[in-house]
Amino acid sequence: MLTFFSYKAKKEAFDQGMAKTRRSFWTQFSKAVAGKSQVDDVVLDALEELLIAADVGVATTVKIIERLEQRVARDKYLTTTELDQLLKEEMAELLVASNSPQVADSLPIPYVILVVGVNGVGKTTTIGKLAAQYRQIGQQVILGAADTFRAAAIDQLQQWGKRAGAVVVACGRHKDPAAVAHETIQEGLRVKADVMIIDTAGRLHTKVHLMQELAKIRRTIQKLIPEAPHEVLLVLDGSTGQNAFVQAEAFTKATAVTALAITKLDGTAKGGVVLGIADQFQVPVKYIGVGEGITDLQVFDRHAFVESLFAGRSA
Ligand SMILES: Nc1nc2c(ncn2[C@@H]2O[C@H](COP(=O)(O)OP(=O)(O)O)[C@@H](O)[C@H]2O)c(=O)[nH]1
Ligand SMILES: [Mg+2]
Repeated sequence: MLTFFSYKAKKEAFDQGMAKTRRSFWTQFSKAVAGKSQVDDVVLDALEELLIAADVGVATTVKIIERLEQRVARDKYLTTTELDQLLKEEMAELLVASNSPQVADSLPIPYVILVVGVNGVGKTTTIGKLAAQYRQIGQQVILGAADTFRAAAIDQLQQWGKRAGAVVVACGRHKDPAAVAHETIQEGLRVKADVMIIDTAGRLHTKVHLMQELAKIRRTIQKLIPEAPHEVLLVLDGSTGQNAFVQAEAFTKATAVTALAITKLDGTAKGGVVLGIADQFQVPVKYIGVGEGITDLQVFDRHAFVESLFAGRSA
């Protein structure tokens, strides 16, 4: 387990990041259950509405409500306090798939991460933060600027590389992303890098194009390291709610996504998107972004996540 910054500082950053989601969720829920001592249809209806408003998604919301209904039917009398506990358990349960391996020293070396996602979700920022975390535990990191579509993208990755202490391989604009991936892996092998992270453009103008581009990058990487990429990290902007679902759908179809990073949870009331996406796509949420700074990327912990949603509930 990574000790990037102290547990307390980390917990505070995380709780702050989740503040908006928590506030809107519980304020409304408290209104709905005010004066009630028992869970009934009205309470469950209110909860259903709230989960949907928090962008948990319809399918996952229905799943949660159905399970709670079963409990109410079985136990007959369920208090709203017990409901809190049940809801916590249900949410943690849905996030089971998210017990993904941590940033650790037991990774294969070299470890290749391909980072995908649409423009603006926070790919480059996440790569910078991630590079810093790997550097922190003494890994040599190399970054590949394979988003060759936008001029600023290469500069931005270079700046993050400087900040994090990672070498950046850039071949200029309009170059074939697969060629940049190739050079990155080659250079990584030459300098014996531990971790290689490749940034991509992830344009979603057609699904066929996306699929072909990612397949080509993958093939190119595999020519040099057959078992790579070890991780395909899909970055989603948590503040875009349902759009994040649409993107998850397109990318998981286009390529074998192995982990998710959900960013911008600091500025949104839509943190519920984490639950819905983890449940519906069965891809582990590995990281969450809770700010723009270099330390604002956390390894996702489902229990901490659920606790954070519930923190201050009784306050
Ligand atoms: N508040 C906040 N902003 C973020 C986070 N992650 C990225 N950003 C911002 O989102 C914007 C787009 O990020 P960028 O990494 O360039 O996205 P890319 O196009 O996918 O590479 C930048 O202004 C970042 O600072 C996050 O976790 N929280
Ligand atoms: Mg970028």
